[in-house]
Amino acid sequence: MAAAKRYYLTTPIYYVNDAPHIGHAYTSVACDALARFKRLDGYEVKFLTGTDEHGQKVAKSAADAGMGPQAFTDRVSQHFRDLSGVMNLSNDDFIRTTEPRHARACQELWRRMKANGHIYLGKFAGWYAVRDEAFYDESELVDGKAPTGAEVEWFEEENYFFDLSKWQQPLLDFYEANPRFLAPRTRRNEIVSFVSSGLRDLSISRTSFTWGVPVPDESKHIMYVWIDALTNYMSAAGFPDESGEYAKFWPADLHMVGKDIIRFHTVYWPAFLMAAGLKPPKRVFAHGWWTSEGQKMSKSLGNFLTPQDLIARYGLDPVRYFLLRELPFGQDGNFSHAAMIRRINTDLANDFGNLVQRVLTQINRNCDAKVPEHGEFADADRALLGAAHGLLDRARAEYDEQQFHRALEAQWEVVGAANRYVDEQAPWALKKTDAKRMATVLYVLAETIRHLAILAQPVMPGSAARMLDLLEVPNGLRTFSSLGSSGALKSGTALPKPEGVFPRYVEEGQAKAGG
Ligand code: ME8
Repeated sequence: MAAAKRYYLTTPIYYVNDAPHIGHAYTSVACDALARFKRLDGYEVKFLTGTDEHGQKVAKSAADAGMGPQAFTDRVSQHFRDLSGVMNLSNDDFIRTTEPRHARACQELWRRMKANGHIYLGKFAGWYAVRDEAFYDESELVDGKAPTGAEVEWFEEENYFFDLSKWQQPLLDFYEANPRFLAPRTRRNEIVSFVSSGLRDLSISRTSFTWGVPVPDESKHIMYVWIDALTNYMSAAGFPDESGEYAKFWPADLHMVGKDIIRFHTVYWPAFLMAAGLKPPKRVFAHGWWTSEGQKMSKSLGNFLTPQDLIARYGLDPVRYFLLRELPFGQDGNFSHAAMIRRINTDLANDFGNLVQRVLTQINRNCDAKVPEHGEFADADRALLGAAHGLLDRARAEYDEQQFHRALEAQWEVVGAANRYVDEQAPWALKKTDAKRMATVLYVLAETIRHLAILAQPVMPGSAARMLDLLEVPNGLRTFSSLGSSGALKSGTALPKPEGVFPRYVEEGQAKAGG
């Protein structure tokens, strides 16, 4: 029997110091599109997201809000849980690091690393940035601040250490043996060069505050927040119970992260796991940053875009589409309303929406509102259908590399080809001269739209479902196994009255001016 097709993917768990903004939504939507793609492609998927609730940064935000940390994290975590409804995320689980299942997993990971001789007690003296929850070397500081611009503070404590310095060669060997582990390539090169330059042992416990997972068999120490945070990916899979979900889903297929946290995921995390005798994840993809007005979004800079505001203005699926289409996935980009409106009016309304609208309207008027009968296919018909049938392989290859924008580009090439085909074949003119040929042309177009809609589901689930409803594609025939001629539309199926799926975006002022 073929091995079961399974796929486990994760977003970072977000700090609960702030409400979610479009940067968080970006990572989550990318994972959601991939999770949906894999489910449609026949995989059993586990898609995890959640919140990172321990550490000094969260404790400080709670204190600033005049609340106890548990009450504070309960409140803010809910905003991230609500993001699933807001963005239509299909996550299968939501983990909070304050849950008992998580503490259990952290403590067991610690015990195994310790039992294998990789944890020792020592004295730490160095710089710490609470905003990044990260340690920095004196040599890394720029004008007395962390290289990220975060304030640093000097701190000295008795800490437990992880012997990271011993993991330089095993990590380099691991990267070498697993070329797909870290993407994109530029990030891989950065990390290989960082590790090649030598690693220092890492302080992994704290005694100066208490908001964290207790170190096993210790009264004074809590775990460093990043050991705690990274372990979420295993606690949600049931670790330390190594049967059940863990057996099915570990090692994870993909940790999707922003480029800000790549070192934690590709240096510390595989080292911790190897030290505990466990398998590292298969792949980490680090995407770029959205800036707004040219700067990384942050509350303090006041250039903060919330998913709710954007959706209220542009609609959910257009926002999801824009996020995944506008930037080459992996690169940074600047958010602009003008670019968003261009995408909505050009790609969605003019190109895709108009194609669907004009084809379905003609079927409605000229084919008795039924899927038309087709005759023999001509070369042009076969060319368009062939392009539609070929999309799945192209999309698969791009999704496996997390190149969402390229999968969408491939899809829009077929949208463009279909629009040219409508113009060339001019089915409206065939109505009087060759009704049979008109029916064949409209059938080919409807079948092409079926492919485009099925493949649009991962990125625009709501709009794609509406298109499939307009084509009367039954719910059971909407997965990728129905692509190609096996699931082809049945001539004679009655179709509902067509309605627009992607309206043009009209500025409020213009709408009024235009009446
Ligand atoms: O780092 N553009 O949490 P966090 C694109 N708790 N993506 C962005 C973004 C932007 N402007 N801003 C944030 C943490 N992100 C840790 C993670 S994981 C074990 C622990 C996204 O709340 C991006 O994915 O600071 C980034 O990595 C993540 O949010 C950081 O979220």
